Amino acid sequence: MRKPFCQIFIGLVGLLTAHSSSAAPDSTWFRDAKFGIFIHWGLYSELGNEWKGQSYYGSGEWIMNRAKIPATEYAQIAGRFNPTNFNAQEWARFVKESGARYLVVTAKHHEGFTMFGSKASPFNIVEATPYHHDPMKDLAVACRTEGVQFGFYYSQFLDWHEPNGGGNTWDFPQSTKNYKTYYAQKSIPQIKELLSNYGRLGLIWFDMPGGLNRDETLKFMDEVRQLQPDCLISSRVGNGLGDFRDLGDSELPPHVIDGTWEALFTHNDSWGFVKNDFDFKSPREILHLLASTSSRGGNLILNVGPDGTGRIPETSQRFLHEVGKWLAINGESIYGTTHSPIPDQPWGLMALKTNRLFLHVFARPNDGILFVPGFSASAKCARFLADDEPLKTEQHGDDLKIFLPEELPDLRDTVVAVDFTGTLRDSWRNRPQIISRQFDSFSVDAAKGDPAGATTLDSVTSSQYFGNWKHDTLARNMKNAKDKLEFSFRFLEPGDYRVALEYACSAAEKSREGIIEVGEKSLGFQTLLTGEYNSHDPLLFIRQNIGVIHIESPGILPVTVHPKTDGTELFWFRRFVIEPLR
Ligand code: FHN
Repeated sequence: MRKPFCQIFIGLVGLLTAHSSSAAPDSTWFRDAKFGIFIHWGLYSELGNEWKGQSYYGSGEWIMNRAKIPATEYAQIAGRFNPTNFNAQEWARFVKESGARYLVVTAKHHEGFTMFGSKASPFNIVEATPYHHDPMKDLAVACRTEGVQFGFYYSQFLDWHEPNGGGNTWDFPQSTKNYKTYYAQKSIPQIKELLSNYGRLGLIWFDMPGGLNRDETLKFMDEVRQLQPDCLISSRVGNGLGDFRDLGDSELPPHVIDGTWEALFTHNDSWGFVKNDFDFKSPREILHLLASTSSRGGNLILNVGPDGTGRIPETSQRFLHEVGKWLAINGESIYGTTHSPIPDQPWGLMALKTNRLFLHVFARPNDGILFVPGFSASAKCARFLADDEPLKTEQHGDDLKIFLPEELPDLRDTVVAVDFTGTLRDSWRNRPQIISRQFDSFSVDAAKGDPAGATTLDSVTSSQYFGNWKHDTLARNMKNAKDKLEFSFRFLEPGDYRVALEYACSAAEKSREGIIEVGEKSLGFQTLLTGEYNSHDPLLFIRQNIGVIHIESPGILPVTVHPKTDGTELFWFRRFVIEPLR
């Protein structure tokens, strides 16, 4: 007699739980850390994205794949890989002094070369290079000495050196591959070596999963748990599993994300070292990324790519040192914080720690008054975190005003700490967008709007150089007049304001008519061509001035954008740009 479904289901859960019997480790340290450093280092660092006189742009760690270099030819690079500039203490101190609390370094990337001593593959740094030494041993010890949590990145499936590994079909036809053999002979044995020979690991960062179903992935995770029960496993272990979630490369979420998660960015445009890539993010940009991920409840891991000799790029050393100096003064506003209950504001964003709200001021309003809407608690006092200078406050209901002096202590990010009693209600959803005359312009992203009709809000991926992904949250599928995106704008001051739209528009959409309604007023427009979409190319946007509106008095107004008539898609809408006219 066939068992009723519930009995079958209970059996299945029994099986799965049987496999993933070991509980998930405590990730409090990870959530409190907020900031980590990622290091991509391998044979590709020796090439610096150049092969046989040709320069490649974008992700340098993919050169073997992009140049379709035969594995036997690529392996010869090991013969000249000799990182004499590698100094584990310097690397650990670099991480420490950057203010980061954990380090993740590539033990093996897709190229298949093993950056540690391994019995599972002779293609490793100890046996196959003139260096004949295991740098990961030194680094694990040095990080522990500096009190920096240590973890490994391991490409568990992609391995272009191995016939049965994932990814290399230019040497090894897909039909000949047996992934299970690769897992059994290299991947799993090496992961066990990493979990057995380098002391306690805080996390293991898997990437580009493949070749395993959910049950096999659970067993795979158990291999890790059995050796190091406290080691956190990244979500790119696959099949929706993992102890913390990694977003897409270079993806910053437009709003709060619950749970334990990490955003990952490169310091320039590549993970691996690239000789001609000097597009480094400034200390200010890194601080804004860090404050943004904290305000949304997550971590930032920032990557640097040392060269083949083991030298971390000078600009990365200098810029991360600057970040560390800022964190030495303002770290309380990042470490151990939780997401802000109040969304981003024209002047910056916030992060919370029990009854203290940290305001990260990226731009001083012209009148020096920080306006904080939705402050549902009772503010007790405000001060600059850097020097405790008290700041005058005024609160009217949920509107809090903080009066800033002429000069801000730090033009990159000045932190104001506000102590309060009571509760700050979460107001990320349906909070009016503040528009005033205290800044030159205001960006209101599509993600802040509410889709109506068939309108959707989608995260759209595009890329500039290879592997340098960009993510935009766009309003799409606006075809009929009822397909709208709805906002509410709170104008703090009357006056004239220019309304502009930023969007992408393909040939199929161009010259469609659209309407913007601001309260009773409406502005008509016709879409202009920007180009076709392809995820491997840049997605280009136009900022089109639509018209001027006059706001009689302060207040909240409904604002919508939608097609004028039914028809083809209007465009892919990115944001409003509102400019007070003077
Ligand atoms: O292919 C890799 C890439 O080389 C790099 O390691 C990044 C880091 O997150 N992960 C993969 C692309 O998403």
